[in-house]
Amino acid sequence: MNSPDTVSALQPAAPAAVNASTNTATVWSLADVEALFALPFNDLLWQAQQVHRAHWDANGVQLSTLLSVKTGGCPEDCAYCPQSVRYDTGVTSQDMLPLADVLAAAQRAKDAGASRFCMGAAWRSPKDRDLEPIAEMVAGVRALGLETCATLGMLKPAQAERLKAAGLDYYNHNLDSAPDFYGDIIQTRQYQDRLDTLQAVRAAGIHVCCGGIVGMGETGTQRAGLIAQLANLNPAPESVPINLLVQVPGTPLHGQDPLDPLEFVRTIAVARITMPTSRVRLSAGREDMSDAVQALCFLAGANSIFYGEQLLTTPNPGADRDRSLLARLGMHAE
Ligand code: SAM
Ligand code: DTB
Ligand code: SF4
Repeated sequence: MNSPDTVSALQPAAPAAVNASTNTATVWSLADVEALFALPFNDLLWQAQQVHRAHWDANGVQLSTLLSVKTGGCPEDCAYCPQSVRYDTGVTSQDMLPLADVLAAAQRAKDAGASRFCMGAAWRSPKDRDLEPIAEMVAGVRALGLETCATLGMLKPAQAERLKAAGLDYYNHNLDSAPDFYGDIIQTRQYQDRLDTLQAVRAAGIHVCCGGIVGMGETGTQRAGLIAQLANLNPAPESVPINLLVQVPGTPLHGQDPLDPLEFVRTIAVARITMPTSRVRLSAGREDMSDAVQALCFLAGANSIFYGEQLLTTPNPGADRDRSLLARLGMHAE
């Protein structure tokens, strides 16, 4: 009943050599993914639940806490981002945090129940001299018994290897959008640059955390295109953050029509179906999301959240609200 083989007539036939328990080598066409989005809502969630339960504890959720270790003043032009130097968003720039501050924040995250600590920096790409202090942070956070994650912009292969040697478990680098929408959002670096960084991370033996943002004014086809791109990474990312655009005054994307919450739930469900063994993270955008919509996201297969009162520069639900929500849903941290 719960076998992935039985869940969908829409799922493309896997090539003969593929192990059905991994994410590798199943190719998702845009039409396949659009067809999932077009299913009646209940049918889509039913499929997503079956895939989810075949691979995961249906009531488990992984908790990652974010810390901005270098804030603002970024030269890139990402139209969603409050940290770009090009937009007047009121974000106060901050140089790299001292190691002790980072470790204290990581210890607090661990004490509050997080299992992963993700350090973010508002860089286009790190300079080599920036990497040593980051490597110390990674080693120190890992020594506290947390999984480590970093998101620092584009990486060269040698930089990825340096981070791996320091003990980095995950690197977050998002595709952000479908390729054909990307140029509307970012002009200072190309889609291929992102794919190259993901390749460097993968080659260094670091787990890949890669997702995107919805609610940026993309079409439904472009939302499907983002998921198809992510699902066709080979292998699929171990973690897939699905962010709902946080609209920050001063950024070009402020004032977008908000995405229908049910379309957001659908996006989570399609990510779950197309990436069965990936952690799908219900990411930015929870602060203004009702508990009921978040519950639907968990039903749709989300099994990770950002946990802690701040994302990088914008608010996230406090730990108390999240603990209460998980308790009301009978869910537990993994
Ligand atoms: N500067 C690095 C980079 O761009 O790769 C790392 C940090 S950057 C803030 C990490 C990711 O945060 C972006 O790729 C984007 O997906 C997400 N993000 C940034 N601003 C956001 C917003 N306003 N709403 C939702 N997600 C956002
Ligand atoms: C991801 O996909 N979302 C996180 C994390 N990776 C680094 C960042 C969300 C940032 C939201 C806007 C802000 O707080 O600055
Ligand atoms: Fe800079 Fe990253 Fe923000 Fe783009 S998303 S402006 S690269 S901090």
